[in-house]
Amino acid sequence: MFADYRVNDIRNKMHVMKIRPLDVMVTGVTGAGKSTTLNCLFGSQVAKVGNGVEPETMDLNYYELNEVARFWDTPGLGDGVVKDKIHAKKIVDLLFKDYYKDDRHYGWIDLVLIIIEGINRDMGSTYKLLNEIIVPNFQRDRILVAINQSDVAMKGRHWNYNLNKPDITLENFLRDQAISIQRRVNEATGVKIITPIYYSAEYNYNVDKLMDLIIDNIPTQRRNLVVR
Ligand SMILES: Nc1nc2c(ncn2[C@@H]2O[C@H](COP(=O)(O)OP(=O)(O)OP(=O)(O)O)[C@@H](O)[C@H]2O)c(=O)[nH]1
Ligand SMILES: [Mg+2]
Repeated sequence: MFADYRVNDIRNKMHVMKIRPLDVMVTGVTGAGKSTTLNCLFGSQVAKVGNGVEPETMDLNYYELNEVARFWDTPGLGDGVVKDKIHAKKIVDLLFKDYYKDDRHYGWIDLVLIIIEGINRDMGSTYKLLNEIIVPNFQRDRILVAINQSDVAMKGRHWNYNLNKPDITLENFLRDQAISIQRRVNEATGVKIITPIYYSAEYNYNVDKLMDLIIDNIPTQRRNLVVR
């Protein structure tokens, strides 16, 4: 349950931005664990989780963590050409959702969190999501990346199921993988991301680090938006 986690830090940062709440869009390929991550943050089943075979989330839903932070779950891409188009449109529409204040338009979404699954060697769908949907429609410096499913990163080996954390071998693997993903994302998309954090939504491992990544990168200004 993360409703109380560093809530004063979020509040203070939103005070600087002069809006509230913070709106974070959670995105990533189907099965990455977006909905599971939200459930972990909320400490309850707010979002429907898939069985890992069929894509689960079909619509945009937002969930209020507390009075200063709100998360938007999105359908994952990788579900066939036709559905991907429909889902991509929903995501782009959300990126252009705006509010009007003092004669200007501002974007509703403040940060985009891209969730990658740590077991997937094929990053193609994630690059596509970044290159074709996020980057053309959203400020690059507001994009964050996190790697989920740390527990199964080495096919379940080196995960300590008693302590719900990786052993030293897996931890080294995860650290190297994060740096490698950072480099590969930079090469494939031109986006210079902060070194991704790795976590497991299933076992609530490093989810505090995920919150830190978000809170530490809350922008200081509202997002200017050129209306389409
Ligand atoms: N082992 C493990 N499994 C996970 C983890 N996070 C999610 N899963 C599993 O991965 C599958 C997909 O999770 P979802 O949360 O539905 O994924 P999603 O990104 O919301 O998928 P869509 O809604 O289809 O876009 C489910 O079976 C989850 O239980 C994790 O950290 N570790
Ligand atoms: Mg989902």
